[in-house]
Amino acid sequence: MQRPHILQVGPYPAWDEEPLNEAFTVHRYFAAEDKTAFLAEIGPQVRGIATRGELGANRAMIEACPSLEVVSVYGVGFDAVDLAACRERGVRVTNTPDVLTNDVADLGVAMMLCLSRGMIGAERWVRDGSWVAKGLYPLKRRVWGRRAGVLGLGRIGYEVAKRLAGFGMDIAYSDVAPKDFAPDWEFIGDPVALAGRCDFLFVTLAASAATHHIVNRKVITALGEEGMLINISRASNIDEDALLEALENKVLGSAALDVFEGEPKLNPRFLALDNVLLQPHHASGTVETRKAMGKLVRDNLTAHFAGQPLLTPVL
Ligand code: 8YV
Repeated sequence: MQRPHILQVGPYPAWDEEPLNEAFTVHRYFAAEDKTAFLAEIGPQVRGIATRGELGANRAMIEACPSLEVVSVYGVGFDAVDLAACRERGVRVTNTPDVLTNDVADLGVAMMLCLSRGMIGAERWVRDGSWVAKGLYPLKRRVWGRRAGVLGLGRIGYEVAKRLAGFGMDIAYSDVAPKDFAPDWEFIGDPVALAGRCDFLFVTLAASAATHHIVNRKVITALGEEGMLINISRASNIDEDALLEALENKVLGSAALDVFEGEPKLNPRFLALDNVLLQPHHASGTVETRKAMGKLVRDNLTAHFAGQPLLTPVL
């Protein structure tokens, strides 16, 4: 039986490439020099798209594949997939929720601890001889027992909050409505009010048009000169210009960021700042999680082409 034709948008680890090539006829979009010509040539054969959370599939790509039936995302975030274009064509969409939740939450909390306790500078203090030459490392700020806010109490937000509870932190959250699975944490509907009552604000929202720049100048100012913003969701949830201005003018204390507008080419203004922790969008970046994500991408595609129910449907 002919293996279904798949468009692979971005590279995957080798352990994913092999089984993908065994199960499907794979067309590697990322390897094509002239991507438009490539899509025009192979697009008519494509029945499935295998992509990544930050790469997605835009309308032009979807329209170039008239036989497209399914888009399988390697990632929980599907904001970069044009769902409207998929809906118009009856194209199914899947993602990889749950398998990455705990790793993403771990990195978010680690970023808060790393920046608050100045661990990057501390490592440097040892390596560059400052400990010998200058003595004790400058004191930093405590984390345990302080006030934390979680903007978006979905799967990842909930796991972050559970970890923060382990640090004895005073936790509040914001979401479209109070969550009955979070009775111990204060629900604050307004993100500005949430920011105003916490020292650490985690952004864990699933990105969409509705959450675009939900962390705006008002929210950032409310978090304040002692506050820390931690983003493990999508850059589009934050007004990045307002963020940069606030960090440069010390209106906001600090920020720990795993995602950026135009990543991996981030705004060079970030590189000039000493009150930020910059991470290369690797929150789900463990061998264990990426293997599980890759398998789920393939299993969703295989289920679709076998006429079986999708494992983790979005659409
Ligand atoms: C990426 C992510 O998918 O899950 C998401 O939405 O953004 C990440 O897990 C991952 O970086 C692979 O590209």
